[in-house]
Amino acid sequence: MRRGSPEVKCILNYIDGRFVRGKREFADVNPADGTVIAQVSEADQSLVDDAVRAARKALRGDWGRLSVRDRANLLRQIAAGIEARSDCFVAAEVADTGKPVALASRLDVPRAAANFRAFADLISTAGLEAFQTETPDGKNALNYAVRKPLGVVGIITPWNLPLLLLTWKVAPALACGNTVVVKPSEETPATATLLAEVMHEAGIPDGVYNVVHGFGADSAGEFLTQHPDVNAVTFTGESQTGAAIMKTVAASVKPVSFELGGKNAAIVFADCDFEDAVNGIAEAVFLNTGQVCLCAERIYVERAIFDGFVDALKCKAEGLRVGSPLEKTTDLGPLISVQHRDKVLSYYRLAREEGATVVTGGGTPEFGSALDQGFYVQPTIYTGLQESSRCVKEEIFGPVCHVAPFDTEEEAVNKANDTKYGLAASIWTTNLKRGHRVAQQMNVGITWVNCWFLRDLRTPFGGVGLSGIGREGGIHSLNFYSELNNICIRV
Ligand code: NAD
Ligand code: 6OD
Repeated sequence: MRRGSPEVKCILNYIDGRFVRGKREFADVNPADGTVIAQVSEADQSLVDDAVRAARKALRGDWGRLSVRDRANLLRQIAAGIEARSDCFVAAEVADTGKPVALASRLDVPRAAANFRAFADLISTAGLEAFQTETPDGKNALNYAVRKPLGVVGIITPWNLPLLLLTWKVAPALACGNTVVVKPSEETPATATLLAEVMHEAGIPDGVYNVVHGFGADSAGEFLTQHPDVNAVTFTGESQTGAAIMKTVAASVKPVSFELGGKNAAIVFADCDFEDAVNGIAEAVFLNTGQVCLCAERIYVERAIFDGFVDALKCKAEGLRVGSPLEKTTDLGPLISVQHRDKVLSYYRLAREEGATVVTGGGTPEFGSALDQGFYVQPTIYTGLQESSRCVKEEIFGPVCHVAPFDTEEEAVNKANDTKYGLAASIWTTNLKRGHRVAQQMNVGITWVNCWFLRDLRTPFGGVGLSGIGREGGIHSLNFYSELNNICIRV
């Protein structure tokens, strides 16, 4: 790891409307060249306590008295604030993650603004059920539910889509009237902190949005999840981390929402629109250097088109421009960290040991520049692995897939479902009946037909098995981030 500019800035915690320094610091590293771009102030137990206390106090203040309409308007102000500072958010996200500037500009930052607008609209229009109930004496009662905030919500997020995934949880939490303490990934602290400035400018009262920085176990993440005054925890990250958090929160029986890992399958039928399918699968495998929980790592292709499909996907992979995230034409940036690159490269080695044929990639690129200090790997395609091999079973989270042939629809469905995960799947066919039939057999939370990562924020989002607990998105988010109080009135 190399040191960057001598004036390395410090990214601070944000508690009760103020930027606060902790006792210890850790380095924020640019994955594109290994330079230290900032020091990050770590929140210890007492700062996490302060943040939770501030969040609780804010519930009793102006924030707790706002009308839904005023809350929705504030959310729209936040969206506008993100857009007004779009260049800063893009620059911060690119420096922290190494993702291409084109991707951050097209996906991460616009989605952050869209998240706030979507939940502003939704909270303004969402209704709740009401029932007229016959009483035993032949009279009537009216049942209706009202929505109340949960209280203080702890939000813990990963490094792959830092701002997108943070705002995906902060927006509905605030829409429902909660206050939040967020703990962004230690790898990507910048945009959550920048968002604090936007919150302040938008007029969000102090203590409603708090940021604590640090790691997971025995650090800010664990201090937050085990805090007795946090009412609910929403987490996106690895399945193993979800399991650890579940143990921690069990003692205080907090509601949890978990969006976890995946080992997603794509099924390509011989009747697909070939070019569309190749382009779609290339995107599903390589977007964000394969670091999207929804990425496809297992591709099943009907035997009649298998060879041609593998050749075409190889051609796409080899045409991807791997390089500096700052170049507008770059398709693939580095992986997030040297540790994550070691993990992905260990799977590249394992694939060979497990008998894979390397169609393309399998190593690291060489640039002959400062980028050689970055955490790059080659886009990689394997064939020939057993379905039981670890590379087919375990989430790698890099720009890599295994392509296998199938002969029947039933075989493809069985193979796609043969996993402990269950986040997303995609089906590629021009036969709409088959598209519906196969999609409905997928044991996952989200199935795309002839597309991938096409999002409508009103739809349920989440996974089954090791991929998570619960659903967020649209009304599902509102239901997670609120307590419903049913009121029964005898009339
Ligand atoms: P991670 O689980 O290592 O870390 C996520 C966050 O949890 C970080 O902020 C980390 O500091 C914190 N954390 C770690 N241990 C903790 C603990 N014991 N207590 C409290 N907090 C703790 O995940 P990552 O490596 O940052 O992200 C990649 C993973 O996230 C992949 O598995 C990916 O599939 C998954 N992911 C899932 C979704 C989804 O929507 N399902 C979205 C994005 C990423
Ligand atoms: O699009 C979303 O709402 C979402 N939660 C995407 C998750 C991507 C995983 O990396």
